[in-house]
Amino acid sequence: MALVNETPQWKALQGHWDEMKEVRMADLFAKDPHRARDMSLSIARLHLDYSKNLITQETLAKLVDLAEAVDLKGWTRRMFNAEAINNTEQRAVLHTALRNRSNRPVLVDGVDVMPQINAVLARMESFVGRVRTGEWTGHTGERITDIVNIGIGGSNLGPKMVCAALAPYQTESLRVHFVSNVDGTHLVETVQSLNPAKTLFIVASKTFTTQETMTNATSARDWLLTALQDREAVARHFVAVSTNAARVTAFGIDTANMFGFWDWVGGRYSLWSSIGLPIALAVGFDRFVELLEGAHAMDEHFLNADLAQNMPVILGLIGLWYANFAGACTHAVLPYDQSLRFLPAYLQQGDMESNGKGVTRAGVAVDYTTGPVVWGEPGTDGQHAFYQLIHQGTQMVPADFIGAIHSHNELGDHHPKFMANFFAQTEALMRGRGYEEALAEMRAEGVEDEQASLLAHHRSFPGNRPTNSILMERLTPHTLGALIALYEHRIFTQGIIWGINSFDQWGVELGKKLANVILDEIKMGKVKAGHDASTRALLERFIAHRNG
Ligand code: G6Q
Repeated sequence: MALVNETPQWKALQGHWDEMKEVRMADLFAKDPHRARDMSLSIARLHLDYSKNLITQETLAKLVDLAEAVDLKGWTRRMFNAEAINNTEQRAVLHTALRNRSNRPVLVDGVDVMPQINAVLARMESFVGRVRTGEWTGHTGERITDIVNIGIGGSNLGPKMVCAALAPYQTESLRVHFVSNVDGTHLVETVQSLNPAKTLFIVASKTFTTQETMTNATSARDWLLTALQDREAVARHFVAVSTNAARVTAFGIDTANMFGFWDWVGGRYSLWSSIGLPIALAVGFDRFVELLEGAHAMDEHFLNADLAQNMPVILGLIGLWYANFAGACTHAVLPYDQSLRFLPAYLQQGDMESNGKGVTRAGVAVDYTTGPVVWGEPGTDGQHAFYQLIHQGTQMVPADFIGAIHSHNELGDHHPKFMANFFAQTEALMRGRGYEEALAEMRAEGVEDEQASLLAHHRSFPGNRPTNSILMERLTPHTLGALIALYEHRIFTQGIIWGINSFDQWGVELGKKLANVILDEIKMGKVKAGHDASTRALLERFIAHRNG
């Protein structure tokens, strides 16, 4: 099959970019008084304004033509209908089934998976209820006050991000902590203030073989047993979330205390499964269901709305427009919400692990850009750090601004100030400030002519820098669920157009293997042949200094 950049629709977009690259967004606004209205969309309690982009209705039509040419709608249906679209692992991709609140049957190999999903949810509900009411106690009969989730990557970032985002909904009687890094510091610093008799560990690992997680889980078990001095204690202080019952049992966790999920749930798409257990413990099962409902509302929209009116599709197409035609290499996620501080890191994994691929589903090398580098920080911290480059640097950095109308912590005029920055930044990025304007401003301030003419170069801004604005009434479990699903489907849209498999992660698998070889050498204190000179010298230095 031809690569997407050989299609007439792609070529039409290349020609169109040549026309658009000199266009000023400010002129587009001046020409069309309805631009903001026509380029806004409210879905699943999220409002998107995408009018501050270097696009016209013609651009969007051409992008939609491209999406139609690759049969985006057909692929979407195939995902929801459980076809094995993850072709390199021969798996369906069904995070949408995990939050299928309609309960419509979803058939995998002829078997409806909804009863299994509902059964695990029911077990989660019961367990969460028991822990939160204090019915589930530790080995010595004490109430659980601290939950420590041990997992990494997809078994960490989602629950960690959501727990921080929904902190206003958390019960005060239960604190949730996350340990992911195999650096012992992470575990040591997390447990040092905890009481083992009141701590419950969730070992979250799809495979239950991941080096970091198993190492942390083993050390956590040692910490517990050192304090409680009874192997029986493990059963009251450790539960597992995994697809691998044999390994869970081998670790010493009773499968009665294991919450399962399935191979058709990708790690980075798994917070909707039992991987979300820490979320449900923190905010309660009903709130967890509201999160699923928000995502389901976005799923229904994505599945059913026309491409031209489809929020995830529009965001995906606009991102692709910049990556493939305007040469943008990165995409910034800028939440104006302190609770969403882990969202950029979460989306970084979601996007970069999904679409950081260089071959098509058929294994053909692509010669166009795929996933951009995704990064960001919450406003206004970012403004005082890297926004300089977004405003005046030489590269285009498309950015998403995300904020809420009401804060959970309305303190004086903090929130109006916070959001004033959101709106001012997107406006300034779009409008810029010309040389003459900067010059006039300084003259008005009384700066003398020579100095003003020099400084005006430094104080002018090119503008025309694209942003999307996503506004919600309030950050709730429902709006958060919709927001995450919005980005998941944005990733899907782009992956389908690029013709890649967004649902495998062979790069991660490689990393899991490589370190084990070197670990053996470190443990033996002897470097084997076969390393390059640099790696050998570094290893020898490390071994010599540790042993010396
Ligand atoms: C996500 C990736 C990866 C995975 C971790 C943890 O999509 O597959 O980030 O989640 O490597 O894997 P386990 O859950 O198997 O420990």
